[in-house]
Amino acid sequence: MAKVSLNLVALGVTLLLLAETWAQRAKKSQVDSKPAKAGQCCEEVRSLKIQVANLTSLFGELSRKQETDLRNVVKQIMDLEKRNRQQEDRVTEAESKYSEINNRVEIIQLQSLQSATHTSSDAIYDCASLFTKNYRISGEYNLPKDEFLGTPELSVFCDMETNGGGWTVIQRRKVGLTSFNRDWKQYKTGFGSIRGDFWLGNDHIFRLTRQPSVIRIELEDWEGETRYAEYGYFTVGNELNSYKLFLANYSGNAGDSLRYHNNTNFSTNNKDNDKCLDDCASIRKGGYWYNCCTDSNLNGVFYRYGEHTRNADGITWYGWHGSTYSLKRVEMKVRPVGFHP
Ligand SMILES: *[C@@H]1O[C@H](CO)[C@@H](O)[C@H](O)[C@H]1NC(C)=O
Ligand SMILES: *[C@@H]1O[C@H](CO)[C@@H](O)[C@H](O)[C@H]1NC(C)=O
Ligand SMILES: *[C@@H]1O[C@H](CO)[C@@H](O)[C@H](O)[C@H]1NC(C)=O
Ligand SMILES: *[C@@H]1O[C@H](CO)[C@@H](O)[C@H](O)[C@H]1NC(C)=O
Ligand SMILES: [Ca+2]
Repeated sequence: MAKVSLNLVALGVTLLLLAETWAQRAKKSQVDSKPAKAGQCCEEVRSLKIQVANLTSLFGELSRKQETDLRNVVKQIMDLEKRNRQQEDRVTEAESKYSEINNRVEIIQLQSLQSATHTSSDAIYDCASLFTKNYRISGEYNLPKDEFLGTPELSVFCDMETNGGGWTVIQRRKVGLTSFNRDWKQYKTGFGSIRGDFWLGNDHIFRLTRQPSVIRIELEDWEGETRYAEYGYFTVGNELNSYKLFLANYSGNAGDSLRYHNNTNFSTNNKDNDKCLDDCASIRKGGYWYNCCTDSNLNGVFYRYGEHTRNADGITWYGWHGSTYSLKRVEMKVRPVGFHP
């Protein structure tokens, strides 16, 4: 494995050097005022760059694979008695890995395209922008760093299928091995695995919802039934404003169980910003826009097989299954208001 990596790196360096040489020649031919030849040369530089990016991504792919394998082993040890469910997870995992490889090829092309022509209207700041640029496969995408928008590089999961696509997923619960009982800083920057369970991060959610946004919440219970809740307007404040939630215009069939959390600040186990004498984040064991305390608790504890009558700290949505039923699967996703597929 190490030898392969070294070879890849060596090859990458060689390609970079070649690219440099070409660039130099490109400059010379520009001086000689031969625009046609210069154009052709830049094409080749770009194609070399793509190949370097390709190798880098292959290398990344290898180490990511190792990491995933390790995680799978841990999962097996922990969940031996729940093999059926695990198989199901693995199929999902494999499916998304496959679509990720497809996506990656496209992202590499996209990035080289970006460095070639960069104007504000070309900016990629969410999955909706990718969708309008004809990226139609659901999976992981890398939103490039953008000087113009002042945004860092960010790995996101795009749902390009549900109800017209263009959704940037901000939260997912489905595997159940990642704890969501985390502190302020972790909720700020995000945690978990973009293809498994994760919170994208309050700073990123703030940034995404600076443009007027819709939020869609999809829920599944342990019988396999699904429901959804959509809010035609969703935004959160910045950190100075404690990521305060603002919502409007509910629709769906799951019940309006985020309304109770409207106009509340975000709380975590080390920052009690709720509207209650109690410390809701500690009682409900998650980070959320706790009021006093919940009508939903999508960042609560993952309980297998739903019922957990002892505590009200599960992944709950009172409008559908009440306060003691912990859901099997949740996804929260956003896209701009007025997005037309
Ligand atoms: C790398 O490029 C080769 C062709 O040059 C292509 O067959 C392969 O799919 C690419 N792989 C990735 C991960 O981009
Ligand atoms: C809610 O929907 C109504 C009717 O479509 C619209 O006029 C209003 O602006 C929406 N509210 C927000 C906050 O987007
Ligand atoms: C929310 O937090 C801000 C400061 O971040 C504070 O000024 C405001 O009073 C809080 N609002 C509520 C409803 O607790
Ligand atoms: C949330 O509160 C605002 C007022 O601050 C209100 O306009 C809006 O309709 C509320 N949203 C819901 C879903 O009730
Ligand atoms: Ca409190």
